[in-house]
Amino acid sequence: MAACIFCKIIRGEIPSMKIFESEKTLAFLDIGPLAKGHSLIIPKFHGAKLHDVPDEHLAEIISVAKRIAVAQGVEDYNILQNNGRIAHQVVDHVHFHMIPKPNEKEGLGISWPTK
Ligand code: D5M
Repeated sequence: MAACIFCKIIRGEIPSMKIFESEKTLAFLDIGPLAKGHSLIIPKFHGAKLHDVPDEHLAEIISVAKRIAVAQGVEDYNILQNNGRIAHQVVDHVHFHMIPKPNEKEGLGISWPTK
């Protein structure tokens, strides 16, 4: 979709900190991280809300989120998908957040929810 900011990231028209890419899936760092390593995992298929995206374009999402967490060395994290305005969705291209929950003793990160 021409005007969609995440479609522009997929097409490389605006910069992002890419973490993972496959035929159907892209992952990159969130521009406003709630914790160090806060990542977004998105289907390349454009759909505003979850039911707009066929299942085959969602199949990899959780496995990619898990792999990112492993790569970051975090065991505690939230995987979150805001679906619709009332549910705090801001960007109208389906995306899943992977938000690390660092060890409190290390003093990293911000507690969820903050918005
Ligand atoms: O969250 C939308 C998320 O998208 C929010 O955490 C910021 C992030 N965002 C917005 N624009 C960008 C770009 N250009 N790069 C990286 N991250 C971005 P929501 O679930 O819709 O409330």
